[in-house]
Amino acid sequence: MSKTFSSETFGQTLPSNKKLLAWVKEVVELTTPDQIFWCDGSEEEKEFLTKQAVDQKILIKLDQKKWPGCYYHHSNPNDVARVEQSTFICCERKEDAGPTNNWAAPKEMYDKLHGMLRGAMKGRTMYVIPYLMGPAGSPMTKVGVELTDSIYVVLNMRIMTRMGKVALKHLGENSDFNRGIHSVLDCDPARRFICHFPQDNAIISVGSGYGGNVLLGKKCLALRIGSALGRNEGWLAEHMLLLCLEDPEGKKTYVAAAFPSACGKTNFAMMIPPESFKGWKVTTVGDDIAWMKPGADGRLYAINPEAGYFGVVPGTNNKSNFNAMRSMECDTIFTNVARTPDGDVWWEGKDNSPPKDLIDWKGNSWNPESGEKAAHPNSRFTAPMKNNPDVAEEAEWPEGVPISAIVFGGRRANTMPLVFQAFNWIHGVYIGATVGSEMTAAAAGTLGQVRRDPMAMLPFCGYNMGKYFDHWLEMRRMIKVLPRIFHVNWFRKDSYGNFLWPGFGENMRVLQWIAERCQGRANGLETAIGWMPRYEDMNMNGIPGGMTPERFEALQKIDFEEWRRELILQDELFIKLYRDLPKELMCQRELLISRL
Ligand code: SAT
Ligand code: MN
Repeated sequence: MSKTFSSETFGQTLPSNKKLLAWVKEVVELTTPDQIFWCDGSEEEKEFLTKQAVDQKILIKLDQKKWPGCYYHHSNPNDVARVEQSTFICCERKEDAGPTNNWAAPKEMYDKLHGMLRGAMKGRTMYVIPYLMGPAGSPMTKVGVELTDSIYVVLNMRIMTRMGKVALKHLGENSDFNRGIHSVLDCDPARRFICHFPQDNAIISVGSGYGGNVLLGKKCLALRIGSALGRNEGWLAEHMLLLCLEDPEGKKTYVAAAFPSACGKTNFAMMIPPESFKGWKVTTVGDDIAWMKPGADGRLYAINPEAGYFGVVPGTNNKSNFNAMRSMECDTIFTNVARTPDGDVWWEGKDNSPPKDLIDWKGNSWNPESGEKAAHPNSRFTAPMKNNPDVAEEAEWPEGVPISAIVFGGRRANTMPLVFQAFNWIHGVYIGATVGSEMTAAAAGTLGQVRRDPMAMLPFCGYNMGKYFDHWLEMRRMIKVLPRIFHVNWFRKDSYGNFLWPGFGENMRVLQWIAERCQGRANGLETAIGWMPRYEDMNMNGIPGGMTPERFEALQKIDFEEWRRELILQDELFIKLYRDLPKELMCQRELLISRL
């Protein structure tokens, strides 16, 4: 590899790992880049690449007084979200991908993608990004290497993962690493494919520059490939935030929670308890992904495989998410928010009203009367997790944190109460398997419509969803101290369309009940759908606007007509999965019907 670029500049030394070198050589021969850049993860490298990105107009430097170390990126307007119709699981048998995934035969897909990649990096630089998913030294950590022709990807990956030397060191001479190839090509939606090859531990992504499609460590490795690895190796890769709740006596409860994309996982993970919760503290272990494995003591341990946040920006302000605002104050990449010519940024739902002379996410000057949003609804910030003032020290623990509660939720205007608890693990798996949520902007689709999103994993499960439920059911034999399972809904509305629950920091009240249920301290009422807190079981002190027992009743109401519809909607998914649906789940459904 004589073309290895800038080895003098950064003292880049090629790794000795023969498998890695051979694979990089293979991809170089296929894609024929002009230069190859081995990323080491150093500060000098970051400076060098950032300058290049600015020179190439890929990044715009923001006002460094207001936004130190922060940069701005406009994506191609056709490339602003994940594309589920172009996302494929490529395994030998179609039934192993299951009815909820797009499937292609590996050989055919490799042929097609290799055809598209042939010569694709001519005139460009190929960056080699070795990275870790998980803290260095953790037995749960996995190594990936992403080969990409996008400098934007490199700069995001160095925030989102532990990247460079640290990953090569962890890998050593091992041949066990995820092989990821990414090329933006000409960013044509018709030539956009996000493909996963679980049996080869490989990913190929072409035609997109959007985070969820191209930061291959995130959804592709940590969830789609990860879920398939987890099934074989006896662990769970989940679309879950991880938080630590500390009570005034210093007792810590670790919670994992799954919500579909853009339902407020980041807000929940970074929650600040309200004034009235003196002595309580929430710290963030992770905001999007959890890898969970039974530990030697029989408890379920979780790590956050990521090192940064790739969060939705609109709606974020000092009130809705104080810690996210702090997290994006420095060393952050903003994508598709609005900006001003003098290097400030703005978005809908920020604390202030729009400054004049705003440039919208498409790069045009914005007219407030246009009715168009200045920031794209799925505009994002990429920020290092160490920027978060309330990041948990546990986020770096190689052994992970022992989980007491697993929470499922969705965005539902009706039917689903604020909170209830599953009777047991199997019932909890049923609750997770039947999660529904109104569609948001994180994925292309119809806004507002309820879709089934089992465990918030519908777009992220790398194998047959029915088998995935089986794996969840099987896990109960491997975990001696089973976490309790809950369902929450912050989004229930009254008949006038107003939210019944204040949400945000006030969700602390629900979290307190959950933690105390896990400790066997809080009371609950047995109902048809699970254990539910009564008004007097929850701490309502100092809740803004007050909470009357009547309002709480409306919030927790089990409306039989709505549940009848809910069960019919659940059927759509169950019928689709019928062939592989574990009979335990059918049985849970029957039990629920008879209780209702
Ligand atoms: O766009 S991402 O896939 O990275 C985020 C999400 O949808 O959860
Ligand atoms: Mn997500």
